[in-house]
Amino acid sequence: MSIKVYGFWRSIASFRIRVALKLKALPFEEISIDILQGKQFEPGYDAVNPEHVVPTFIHDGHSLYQSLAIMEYLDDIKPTPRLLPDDVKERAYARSLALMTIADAHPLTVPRVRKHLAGSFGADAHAIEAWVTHWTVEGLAAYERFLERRKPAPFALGKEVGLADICIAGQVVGAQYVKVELDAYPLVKSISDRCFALPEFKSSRPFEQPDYKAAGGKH
Ligand SMILES: N[C@@H](CCC(=O)N[C@@H](CS)C(=O)NCC(=O)O)C(=O)O
Repeated sequence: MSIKVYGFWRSIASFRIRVALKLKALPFEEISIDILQGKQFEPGYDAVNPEHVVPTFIHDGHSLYQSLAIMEYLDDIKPTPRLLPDDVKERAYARSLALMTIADAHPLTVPRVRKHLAGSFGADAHAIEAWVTHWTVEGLAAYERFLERRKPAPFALGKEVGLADICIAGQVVGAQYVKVELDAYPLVKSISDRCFALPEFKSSRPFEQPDYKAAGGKH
């Protein structure tokens, strides 16, 4: 089986895929597309992913897009360990938690949004940072409110780490970019601490990635 991922060290969606593949113990090659330098818009990558985003996932020559679809696909091709629970209500809850960052919080902070804020609305670096911080905090706060209703035990859906935890950990990665501390979000922090104690999460962190290191650790 051959798996290639077009990703980028700073990409939270790429982080999700990296963790999922490692939890599944599926070997993969990651090809770096520097989305801060606009490489996602170049013709070579347009041929790979016409949405001009990472990640793109290629399994034996078959391309897939969008981290949620990719993670569900991984569960389909390698059912253990499961990322989504078997129970239908639990599956839907796991997807709900996942989408709070994938669909709601994270998309407001990506490079194309930051660029548009600067280019079309004159936002300076300070305003953009305030924007990203705001939506990052909104995402963390939403997670904390949900986790208060159903306490982590110790992961979001119970004993096993899964899709929801990967997504919560990704939101925490975003919080680190804008230096938001987790003190106000203790349940998010408890899940994040447990996740990042696992080698699959630890080795997937942005600053551990070869393309970050090759760039001389600049960001
Ligand atoms: N919803 C997509 C996220 C895709 C996305 O926005 N990826 C970001 C990196 S995390 C990107 O490539 N951005 C390029 C840009 O904004 O120009 C997923 O979960 O896979």
